[in-house]
Amino acid sequence: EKIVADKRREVALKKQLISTSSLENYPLFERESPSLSANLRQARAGIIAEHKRRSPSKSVINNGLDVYKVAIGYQKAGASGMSVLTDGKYFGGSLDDLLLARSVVDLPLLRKDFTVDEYQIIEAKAYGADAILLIAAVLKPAEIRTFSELAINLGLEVLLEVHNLEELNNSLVPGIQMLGVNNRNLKTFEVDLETSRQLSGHIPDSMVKVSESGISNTDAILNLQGFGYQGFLVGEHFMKSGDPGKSAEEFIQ
Ligand code: IGP
Repeated sequence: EKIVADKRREVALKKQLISTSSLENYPLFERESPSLSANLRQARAGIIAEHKRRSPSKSVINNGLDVYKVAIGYQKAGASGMSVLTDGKYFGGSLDDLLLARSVVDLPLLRKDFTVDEYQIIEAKAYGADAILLIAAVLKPAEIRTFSELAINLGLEVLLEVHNLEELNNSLVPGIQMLGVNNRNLKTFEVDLETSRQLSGHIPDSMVKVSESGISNTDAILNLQGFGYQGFLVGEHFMKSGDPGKSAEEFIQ
């Protein structure tokens, strides 16, 4: 709740500095996005490799790496996509990280942030994202609908994140390509892969199933594939190593 309140203040200020109409004139608005969901479907094990310096649950994961090197390493490793945290206050990320990653790789990029306003979706497109995250715990069902419609109209894909059955049943909107089950409870930070296993049978077949957080070995992936998951969002396990690309490569081979 605190992250979301801070995010609302931040977006309100930014909107006063740069209007959506000027964002829409940014050159990257013309760019056609590659499909993250298609990449996940085609991969043997679809990894979305995340750039994450720190988090509310872990004060330092890796501060010392530059995002270029991480992005190139993930692409070389064969990741299906890259997630770039753009929240500054709690995760130490930025929109510049997204833009810098965009400048060195063709991989589909997920802008990972707490989306609370349509402005952030337009901003994501202007800074080179191919997909955005919508978190069911943060949004009303009507917002999930309007935000996903805007994203899809801009040619962005949507990863809708849920943590329990109630969120899943209340937030489904036709047209959303990917459903992410966050194994981490955002209120207690507890991580349990059982969350993905339990919810798998309730996710419509039309959506690519993505399991998020707490994945640190390939056995977990094999197990989750048995429950229909085709996407695996991995941050800490890669970032805490000195060479995230190499760590991702060991995972993907
Ligand atoms: C990655 P992990 O445990 O591999 O570092 O998790 C990703 O799932 C996690 O960063 C995440 C997240 C979020 C971060 C999932 N949902 C929402 C911020 C906001």
